[in-house]
Order: sequence, then C-alpha cells, then structure tokens
Amino acid sequence: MSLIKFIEFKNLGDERGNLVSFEENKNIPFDIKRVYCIYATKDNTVRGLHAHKTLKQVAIAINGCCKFILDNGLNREEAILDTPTKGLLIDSCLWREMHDFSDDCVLMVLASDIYDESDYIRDFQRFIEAVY
Ligand code: T46
Repeated sequence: MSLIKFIEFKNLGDERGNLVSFEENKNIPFDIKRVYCIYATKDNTVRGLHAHKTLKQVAIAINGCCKFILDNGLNREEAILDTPTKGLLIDSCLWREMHDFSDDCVLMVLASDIYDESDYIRDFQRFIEAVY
C-alpha cells in the first residue's frame, strides 16, 4: 500500500475566485489541535528529517510548491504538493523530509496535537529501531 495518501479538497470557488475549506473530522480525519506554516524557505533547504510517535498531520501547499519524502523504514516515496486543493496525510511513525521549496511556497500543516518535542524521533536509526 502506498505511503502517499492525498486528500482532495473541493474548490468552492466561483467567478470571484477560489475557496477551499478544512474541517476537523470531515475532510481532515482528526481533531485539529494546531496549525503552523512554513514559508520563505531558503534555497536548497531540507526540512523535516524526523518521525512522530503519535502525531497525525495534513500538509497543504497554500501557495507555491514543495516535495515531501515519506519513509516507513522499508519504502521511500515522494509526493509533490502544488495546490491548495490537495493535502498530504502524514500518519504517525513515518519519517518525513521536505525539499525543493519554491520561493513563494507557503506550506500549511494541520496537526492532531499541540507541539510536543517528546513526540519527535529526530534520528533515523532510532526511528528504524522504534518501528521494527
Ligand atoms: C513536521 C514537519 C512537516 C514549535 O515550537 N512549535 C511548532 O508547532 C512547530 C511545528 C515547531 N516548533 C519549533 C521546534 C523547532 O525549534 O520550531 C522549530 C522548527 O521546527 P522543526 O525543525 O521541527 O521544523 P520542520 O520544518 O523540520 O518540521 C515541521 C514540524 O516540526 C514537524 O512536526 O512533521 O514540519
């Protein structure tokens, strides 16, 4: 089964322009406890490089584009985020890396919990040991 799970958001726009809506436990499959944005990312930056023990997230490129790598320790797959109508569901226990941010990329992430550094696994070897 693919590690890349996209959620398609309906464009509710009309002749005035576009509109997308994100609702907890409707088109977002969890309670939304936190929202954060990554923007003005410097050229050639790689972010992420960690996994979460329990956190679930949906990442949406509100503007511009970027690439995500998801890795479960066995398989590594890449996704491109390039439209507000497409969200990447990032389940817990997946290593993630983000790269190739466009200059205008605004990456919004909806998270199932508040920030908790103890939920992060920031070492790939420790991640492998935790999942296997
Ligand atoms: C993830 C990927 C997709 C906070 O204080 N609160 C927050 O809500 C977040 C997200 C971060 N921080 C602090 C922790 C670090 O001192 O902000 C600093 C930068 O965070 P980090 O290096 O973890 O950022 P990324 O871009 O590598 O990872 C982020 C999320 O942290 C992570 O949960 O899955 O985006």
